[in-house]
Amino acid sequence: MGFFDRISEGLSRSRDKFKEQMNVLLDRGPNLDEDFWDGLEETLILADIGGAAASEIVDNLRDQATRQALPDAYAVLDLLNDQIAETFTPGGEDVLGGGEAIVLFVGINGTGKTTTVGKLAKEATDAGRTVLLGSADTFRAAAIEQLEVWAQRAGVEVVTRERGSDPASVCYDTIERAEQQGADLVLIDTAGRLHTSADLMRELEKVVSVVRKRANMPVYTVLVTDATTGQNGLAQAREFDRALDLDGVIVTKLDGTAKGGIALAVSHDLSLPILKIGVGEGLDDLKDFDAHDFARALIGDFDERS
Ligand SMILES: Nc1nc2c(ncn2[C@@H]2O[C@H](COP(=O)(O)OP(=O)(O)O)[C@@H](O)[C@H]2O)c(=O)[nH]1
Ligand SMILES: [Mg+2]
Repeated sequence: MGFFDRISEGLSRSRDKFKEQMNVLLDRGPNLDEDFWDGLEETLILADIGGAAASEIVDNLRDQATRQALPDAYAVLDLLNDQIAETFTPGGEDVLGGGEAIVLFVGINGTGKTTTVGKLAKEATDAGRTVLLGSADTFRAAAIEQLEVWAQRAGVEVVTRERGSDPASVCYDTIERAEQQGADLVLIDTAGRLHTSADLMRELEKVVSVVRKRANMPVYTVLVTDATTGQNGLAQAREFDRALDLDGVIVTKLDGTAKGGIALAVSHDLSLPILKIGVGEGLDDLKDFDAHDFARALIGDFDERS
């Protein structure tokens, strides 16, 4: 299956929901009246892309409709894909794009951090990079074992310490090992659950600051967020960004959710680039993010003017 088809299949539930709402809107007729613009904004909000992004998209489309004297709703919808694509925050190529990097993966429990680190390790190794993993989720023994399994699959080394160790010391060991073996990509898995959310943020702040001090390579923090959590995911993303000053986001579980629009809300509202998207549990279910492909998969085409 082609690249776009895989993303498109993953986002099919999000797209079906959007098309259903869009049909209700178009049933009222193709006139570009106030009702249409309000209805379009509401449809976009119902697609989980967030109020701020929805309002920006509608404002831009209204401007274009006036300037280009667009005849009807279909002419506006022809521009919707591009407009959605442009509303994503661009950038983030430095993080996983091939240069030396130490990347810390953060996010709450169950969003897919460990899985994502495993998939990335395989992808980067296949691309000829020297990858080292670090297991800074020392809160649960199972988390360490899970990363070891992924490391084996990818054929890379992983630095661990026993359960309950200080996650910052694991990072320290990992960087030391990376220097010894000349690794050019270091991926560090972190805990998503601690006693409280404040404890978690404090621990992560400490880990990031230790890594930044010790590292001789650029250090990046990446949030792994789960699309199925919808608007909750956006609130969490904001909390992580405030504490850790994130460099980018990976959105997982875009397969089988109708809430795929949340990727746009997070990227737009927090001014963060989407680095990769997860569309399944398998080793090659992590895909490069392309804003135009994503927009097309999310809302589909409106050329069937039925
Ligand atoms: N369907 C689907 N499941 C995923 C995806 N990414 C991760 N998962 C699953 O989500 C669960 C939690 O993943 P895990 O990596 O342990 O999350 P962590 O707690 O953040 O480290 C596992 O069962 C993964 O297989 C994805 O893109 N799609
Ligand atoms: Mg984990």
